[in-house]
Amino acid sequence: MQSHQIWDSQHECMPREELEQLQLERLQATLNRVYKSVPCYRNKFNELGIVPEDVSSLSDLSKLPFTTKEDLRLNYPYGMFAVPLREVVRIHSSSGTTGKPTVVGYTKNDLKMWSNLVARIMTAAGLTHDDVVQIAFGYGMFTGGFGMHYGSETIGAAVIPMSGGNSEKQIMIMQDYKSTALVCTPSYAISLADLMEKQKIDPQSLSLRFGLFGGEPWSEAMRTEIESRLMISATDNYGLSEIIGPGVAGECYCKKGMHISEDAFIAEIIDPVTCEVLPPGSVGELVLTTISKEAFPMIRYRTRDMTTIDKTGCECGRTMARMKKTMGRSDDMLIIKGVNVFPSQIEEILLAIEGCEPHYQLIVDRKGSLDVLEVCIEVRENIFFDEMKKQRAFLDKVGKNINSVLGVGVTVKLVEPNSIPRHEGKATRVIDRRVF
Ligand code: DLL
Repeated sequence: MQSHQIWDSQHECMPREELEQLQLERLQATLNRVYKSVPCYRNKFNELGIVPEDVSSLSDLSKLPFTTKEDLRLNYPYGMFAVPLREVVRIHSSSGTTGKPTVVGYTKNDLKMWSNLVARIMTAAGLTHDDVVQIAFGYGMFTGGFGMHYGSETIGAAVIPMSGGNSEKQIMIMQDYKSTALVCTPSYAISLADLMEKQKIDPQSLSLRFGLFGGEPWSEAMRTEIESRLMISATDNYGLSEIIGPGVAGECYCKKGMHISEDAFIAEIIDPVTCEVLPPGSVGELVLTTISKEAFPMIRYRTRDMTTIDKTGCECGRTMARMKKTMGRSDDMLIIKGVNVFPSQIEEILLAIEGCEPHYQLIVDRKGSLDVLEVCIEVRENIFFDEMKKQRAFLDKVGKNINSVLGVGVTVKLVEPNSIPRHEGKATRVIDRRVF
């Protein structure tokens, strides 16, 4: 039986009015602290003629300046810390692909709070102290491994700190140690499922019941694929290093959006172009403010992640707002012949087609003044390669389905099995060959 427990019902089920009062108090305390101790915030507030006392309601939050990755780069490495380094007990950094990574710090209290936030999402997914949790997120500067590790220990589960990679060994450990939960990126879960299939391992012979996935966008179709191939219940978990790591939001067993821990983070949705705050239910960029962190508070951090927020109650009893699966980052959005396309939308369409593998790559190029998109898909076995007619019909179907849902024409190419690189961590779905 799946557990329907709630880790911290006092906070997770708080009536909204009480929650908003708590958010306001914590926000004011955070603003006072950052104004005193972080020059970047003090300067930005001063430029706008704002002092922390000007924020007397939650709606006043919109008066405050945004914080971006650029601010973190300019203050590299420790400039945004709100406590002296002697109070910091842990340092992580983000997995940025360009420039210097961003450095984040945690005090002892921050680590305790982080562990409890992750304990919430693990409990929400159905895990208890009876579980054996195999963590296949990287340990190290990435927050995924350590974050999920401490959360699992907090709920009293037995943690196997496997870290990412070494897939043969992952499967051996899963079999021998009887892991009941797998924690990794969704794309790595697919890689493990592929390997099991190759080794003719029946997922039913394993003890796996849960998969807690996150760290990258993935579609509902991908969830269905993982759940049926590994015979588990798969939940989505969202977070980012700048805010804390995993533990910002996670799904409960209802799987209708990820509950944001709103007693620790205030979430807003803005228009990524005009930066205006959008009304509830709109799709836009998620902006997060931390209200209980000591070492590295973030005020109105622009995540670049596109989603929507639902504040209506959930069947599970939690009152915390839910964010939808993210469509991707606003900077991953492709504009193909004027149409906005997120890789996750293409994934959803591909996986709904019989014979499509969850291994695909999108290649964007520019022909003249037009952007063109090529969708490369791996096919299962070589069946299609010997039957031209079937192959053509398949390519046609993929192209037509994408065109009818997204309204863009794409070229579709079949590639050999195993020719698209596999990743132990986050997958690279888009190759951009455009020269600007
Ligand atoms: O990926 C933290 C994390 C680890 C979350 C493990 C969940 C599980 P970063 O490396 O800083 O931190 O990358 C953060 O990854 O802004 C999103 O674009 C993306 N991301 C993270 N989780 C999800 C998710 C970790 N569930 C960036 N769905 C974020 C979609 C996600 N995108």
